[in-house]
Amino acid sequence: MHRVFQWTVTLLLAVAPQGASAATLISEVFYDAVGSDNGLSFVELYGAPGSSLDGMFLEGINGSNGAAGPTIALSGVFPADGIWLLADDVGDGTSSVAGAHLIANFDFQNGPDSIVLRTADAVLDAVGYGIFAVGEIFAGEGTAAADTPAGSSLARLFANVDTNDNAMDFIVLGVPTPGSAPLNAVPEPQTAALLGVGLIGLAWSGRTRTALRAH
Ligand SMILES: [Ca+2]
Ligand SMILES: [Ca+2]
Ligand SMILES: [Ca+2]
Ligand SMILES: [Ca+2]
Repeated sequence: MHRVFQWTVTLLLAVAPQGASAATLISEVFYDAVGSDNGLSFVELYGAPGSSLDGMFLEGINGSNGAAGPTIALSGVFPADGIWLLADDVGDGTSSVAGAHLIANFDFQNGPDSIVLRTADAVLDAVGYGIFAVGEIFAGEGTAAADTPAGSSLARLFANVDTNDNAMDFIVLGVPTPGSAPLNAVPEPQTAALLGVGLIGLAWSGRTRTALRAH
């Protein structure tokens, strides 16, 4: 039984999706501060430390008609911890968000809407949030994440884990965390752990049945 279990775990680790990666991901978005959003909204990204953001854009996609904008051209490099921060300009070149790597003027809409991270010709990551009615345009991944109440942000559970399903990957944070984020180790533990627990459960129930039969 133990050897079978060990083989099972080895197999699982071998086939588990490598969800935690050096891919560039949207790790947190804060688009609705209490009251005015000016100077308070931000988008946090996760990427390989030292890699460049040149050529990347963050873009809003309007849920009601699919129109693009605002579009922000990104620049700079990911810092040593991999967490990079874009913050909204109050109007004088500064932001009320501390620690921003880039300050630009933008205000992503409340949902249903999407925010897309892309290059000139490819989408790198995207998050759609809110309830999309028939005919509305969802430009996120999988199923939409929740729309946040004012003052809360939408944050990736682990900044480096992407299942390509926004509802699975993002949670609402009552206290936004611009510039910091939890990371998960490789291989992606969520899927592996869940699969593992399922199979361990099967293994144990099989063992229990065998033991019961033996008595
Ligand atoms: Ca607001
Ligand atoms: Ca602004
Ligand atoms: Ca993704
Ligand atoms: Ca964060």
